[in-house]
Parts: sequence; structure tokens; C-alpha cells
Amino acid sequence: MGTAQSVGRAISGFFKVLSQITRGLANALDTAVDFAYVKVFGLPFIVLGYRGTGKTTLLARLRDQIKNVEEFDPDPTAAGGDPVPSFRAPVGANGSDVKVKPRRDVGGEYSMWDTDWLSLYREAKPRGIIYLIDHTNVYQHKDGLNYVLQMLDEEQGRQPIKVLLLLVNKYDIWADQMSLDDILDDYRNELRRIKSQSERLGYTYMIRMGSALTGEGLDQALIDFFDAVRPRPQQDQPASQS
Ligand SMILES: Nc1nc2c(ncn2[C@@H]2O[C@H](COP(=O)(O)OP(=O)(O)OP(=O)(O)O)[C@@H](O)[C@H]2O)c(=O)[nH]1
Ligand SMILES: [Mg+2]
Repeated sequence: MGTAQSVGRAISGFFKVLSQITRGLANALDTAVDFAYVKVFGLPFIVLGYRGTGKTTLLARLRDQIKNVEEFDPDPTAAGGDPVPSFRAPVGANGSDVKVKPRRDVGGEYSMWDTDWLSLYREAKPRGIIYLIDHTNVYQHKDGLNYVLQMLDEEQGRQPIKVLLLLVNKYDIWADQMSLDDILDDYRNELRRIKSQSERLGYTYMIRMGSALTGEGLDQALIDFFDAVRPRPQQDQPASQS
């Protein structure tokens, strides 16, 4: 009886060790595959926000397609959105080039949230989301943001994000009349919701301001965002907690 028990214990101990080794290997492999994948295909991220907040402008700015700020005036993005190829942008540490993969530029109209936003989120499997607001249309921005937070809750098991950047755009327009805090004052509930969700789902959130049109204030925000999105090479990984 005693022998059978100790054999049983030894066997279960053996399997425990084996499963730990397997889990460790799987994690290491995941990280390596992830790292290689992102290097080849680009960092998956998406840009969302209500109608007219500057999504198309931000993507154009990242792609260095804005030659003349005065003349840049994009049409509202139509239902279905526009495909965006992966491209290299100077958003790495010290402004080095990084390949990024936004996949599609979607419109911000209400009717597009449950269609274009959700399908983009599911297809792109983004590691990061940039949610744009500006100094106007508080209710619409709140609605859109709550839609995104709800979506993250509902889809969580499927594809967790690593970072959410709330970017208060059009800094060049409002900087003279108000501060970032003035604008954020209207979003107190949403900010609370983001904070608690980020802790629950394990992502980082950042709140920044800038101008997608002129590029003012944008560089560091984007560098920080993509740094948080980027998978770490093996040696950068924090020591395993298990
Ligand atoms: N002054 C200023 N104007 C901006 C900025 N970003 C965008 N705009 C302007 O805001 C308007 C809407 O910009 P878009 O980039 O088309 O906005 P969008 O979010 O793509 O809009 P939809 O596709 O309709 O949802 C355009 O006239 C832009 O030139 C900015 O940082 N500063
Ligand atoms: Mg657009």
C-alpha cells in the first residue's frame, strides 16, 4: 500500500515537472514565433474613433503621405473602409523604422461600429488600439469609446490587446483655448472604466495629445505606443512568474 502510494506520488510529481517543462517550452516558442512573425509582417494595431476625429489623417501622417498640411483634406471614409498595406514608420526607439500593420482605415459613423470596427478588430487581431477623440462631440466620442471597451470585454478570451492609446487629436486647434485636463474632465467615467478594465484584462493604457495633421506632439506618443505593442525578444522577457 505504502509502496503504491509513493509510486503514485512519484508519477504525479514526474508529470507535474513534465507539464512545467512543456509549458515553459510552449511559452518560449510562442514568444519566438510571435517575435519573428511581427518582424516579417508588422506590428498589428488598429485606429478607431468617431467620425472626423482624424483616423485617415493619422494613418496618412504615419505613412508620411501628408506633404502639404493646407491641402490635406481627406473625404469621410465610406462603409467597408479602405485597405492599408503594411509599411515602415519611424516609430521605433530613437525614431528607427518599424514595420506596422494597420490593415484597414475604417470610418467612424455609428452604423460602422458593429460592422467595420468589429470585423477589423477580429481580422487584425491587434496588439494595440489607438482611439482618437478631439475637443468636440463629447457624447459621440464617449459612445464610441464605450463601444470599444464593451467589445474588448466581450472578445477578451479571443484576442487580448497589450495597449490602448487614447489620443486627443487636433492639438493645433484647441491648445490655445484649453488644456488636456479640461477635455478629459468630460470623460471621467470612461477613464475609470479604462483603468479598471486595463487591470482586469492586463493591458497598458496611455492618454496623450497631439496633432495628426501637423505632427505636433505626436512622435513620442507613437513611439511609446508601439514600444508597448512590440513583443520582446527572448532575452528581454521578464523572469517567469510561475
Ligand atoms: N487642424 C487639424 N485638423 C485635423 C487633424 N486631424 C484631422 N483633421 C481634419 O479633420 C477632418 C477629418 O479628418 P479625417 O482624417 O478624415 O477623419 P476620420 O476620423 O478619418 O473621419 P471618418 O473617416 O469620416 O470617420 C479633416 O478635414 C482633417 O484635415 C488635426 O490634428 N488638426
Ligand atoms: Mg477616415
